[in-house]
Amino acid sequence: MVRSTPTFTAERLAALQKSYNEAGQDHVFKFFGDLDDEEAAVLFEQLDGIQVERCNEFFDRTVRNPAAVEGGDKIAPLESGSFASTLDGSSSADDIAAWNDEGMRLIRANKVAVILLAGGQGTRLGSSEPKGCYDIGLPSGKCLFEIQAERIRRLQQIAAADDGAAATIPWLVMTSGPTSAATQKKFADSNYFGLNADDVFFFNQGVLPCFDLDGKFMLEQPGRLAVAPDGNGGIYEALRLSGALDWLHERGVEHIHSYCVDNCLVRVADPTFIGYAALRGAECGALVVPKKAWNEPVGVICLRNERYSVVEYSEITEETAKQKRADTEQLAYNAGNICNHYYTLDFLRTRVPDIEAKLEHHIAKKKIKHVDLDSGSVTVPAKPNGIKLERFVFDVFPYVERMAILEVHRQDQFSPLKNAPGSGVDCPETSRSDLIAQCIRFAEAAGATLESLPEGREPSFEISALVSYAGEGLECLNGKTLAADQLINCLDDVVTV
Ligand code: UD2
Repeated sequence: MVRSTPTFTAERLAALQKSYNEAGQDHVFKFFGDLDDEEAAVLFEQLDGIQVERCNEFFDRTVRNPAAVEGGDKIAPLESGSFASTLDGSSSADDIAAWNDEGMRLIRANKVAVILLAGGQGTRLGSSEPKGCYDIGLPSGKCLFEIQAERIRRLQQIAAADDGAAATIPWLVMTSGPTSAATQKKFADSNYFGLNADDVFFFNQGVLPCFDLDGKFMLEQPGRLAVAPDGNGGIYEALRLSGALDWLHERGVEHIHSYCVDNCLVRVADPTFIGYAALRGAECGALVVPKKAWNEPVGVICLRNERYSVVEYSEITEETAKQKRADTEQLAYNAGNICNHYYTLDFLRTRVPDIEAKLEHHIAKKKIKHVDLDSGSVTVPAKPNGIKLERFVFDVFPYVERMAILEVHRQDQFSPLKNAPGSGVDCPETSRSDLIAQCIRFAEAAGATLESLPEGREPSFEISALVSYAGEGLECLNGKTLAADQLINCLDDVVTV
């Protein structure tokens, strides 16, 4: 078939087809001749952007011939003492205050940035919008992006107040094909939630083709390859290729906090966590919370072949997940990973590029809408018919030399939004009630009391993060009885009863 269009020549098309043919993936051109010029150009561009041999290698080493570790992986729970905890009294209030002071010192010196993982497609939630746009039903109606932006603004205010110089916390937002445009539009339409647009950096993670069970690429349409984001572990290549690492280096950033978009309680740019990790001279860190049940859908941080590692909930065996510590009822594998991590920029710039290529892929068997090559019709299968390969962000942990793990209170730092309204767990209702409960705790810790409500009526009480990041600055509430239904955007407007 000799064909040229404004975007590609017959020679370039022949070369591309040859490379796909040699890779055993030339079936993707089956309907190419039926496409009009525009459709042909779109498919050409898409196929030209795929490193077809590399994708075959990923499939081979992950699905066809997974590397068998000698004697299998040896996993063991984290040894007590190998991480700090803010739960069990082993870290004093002075310790925690010192960590926080160090974190604020680094923020004040403009050495801290935040990376938001926002490339996930949020399928379980059932929303077509990016998760950060989701309104969990707070009195303010703020979406997750705005709640997180306000925490950055508050920290910048606190950091600036002490010595007047402005403190900036750059916010890097990793998106993917399905979330990129809508995310950037939400930020622009919201005037960056009051942040300086120059301090927000969007970057896209990579995509990988969807494979059928034999490793063949799948066509979503006659003129479009079925692809999917390459997992949140795609962050490392995306940071490098997008220029984000150089952008951060030029700004003098040294410490990075990265977190999961769907956690309404996340302490964005958490000075306590950053200070803790920095004071230990760690190159990487992770927050953990005690698992609430053996089958909670969180990874567990443990030792795998004597290296820090996370065994994901989708891969841990029931036997291991249920294992108890000797003579106790506590789970042995109890350190729940909450997708809340720390890195030094130096680690990301100088060590991770050599690690990237070693990062394994994980298999997700999915129902993938595809074109049947014989009939040419698009079919949506009733059961999983294909494989998505994705990298996991925590798979760098085994390569880390100095790791800082900090156990924190779930109620203060972790309430994930995973499931659709009405699911009863990890859903908009639990996010809303967990955040309202935290605001009430902040007020009560400052000495206030919430008015009592009739049986069955729940308070609708919110304190904007612009007023308080983690409960600080609320002294004026001491001794007051507060209306249970109010949004406190300013301490002058507090409604008392
Ligand atoms: C993630 C963690 C799990 C636990 C849980 C807590 C991983 C691999 N697993 O599981 O151990 O911490 O969260 O809620 O981190 N994302 C991207 N690009 C992608 C896929 C995901 O940016 O291609 C982002 C996504 O937007 C979210 C985060 O990564 O911010 C976690 O993704 P998820 O919600 O799909 O992960 P989950 O709940 O399976």
